[in-house]
Amino acid sequence: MNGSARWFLLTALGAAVILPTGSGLVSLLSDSVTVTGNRAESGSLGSHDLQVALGAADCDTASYSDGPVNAAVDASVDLSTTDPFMQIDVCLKNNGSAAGSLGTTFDNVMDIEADICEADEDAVDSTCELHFDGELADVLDVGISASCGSAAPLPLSFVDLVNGVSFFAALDAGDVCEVTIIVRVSEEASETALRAAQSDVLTWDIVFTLEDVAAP
Ligand SMILES: [Ca+2]
Ligand SMILES: [Ca+2]
Repeated sequence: MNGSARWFLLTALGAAVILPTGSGLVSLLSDSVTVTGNRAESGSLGSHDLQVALGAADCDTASYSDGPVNAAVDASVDLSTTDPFMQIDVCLKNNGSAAGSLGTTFDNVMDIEADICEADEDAVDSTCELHFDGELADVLDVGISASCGSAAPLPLSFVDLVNGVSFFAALDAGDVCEVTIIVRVSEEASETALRAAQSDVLTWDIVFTLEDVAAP
């Protein structure tokens, strides 16, 4: 056998290996490895548990409860000034296992005529009978500051806080926050609205919420 003949034979054997590709024998040329023992376990999304303390000198050492707590505030409103007439300081604690956004809304609002109509009130207030609808809430706004929060969107109108929750801070699990709420006559209140707001009494609850939503 000369050199040319040997070369031909090797070529023919190579063809014998390649040709069975479509015959099912190709599996003999593949291989694989397997990694076992894979395991994934989901954790809890966590829970929210908001607690409150009133009258505490230090929110870190305050005695918290699930509430409700009574602020026992009875403020007189001077309609001729926009200086705050009410300030409420509360400590709030996220006693749960999940971070959340802290917000507030006003609930159980009663705004009624509590006295006889003032002489200049009757002309602008069509509901100026005793125990009829009051208009005091319409001329008030609210300021919120929080040790755990960034700049709050202030001032808020009292009515807006009745109609929805305003979120003003984020609160991590286990953290506490000192929140101050002030209430004042709005700088935007018209003379007519102020006249109608005379002889009214307003009561309400402040509701703080901790929810899994983005803080502003
Ligand atoms: Ca009225
Ligand atoms: Ca009134």
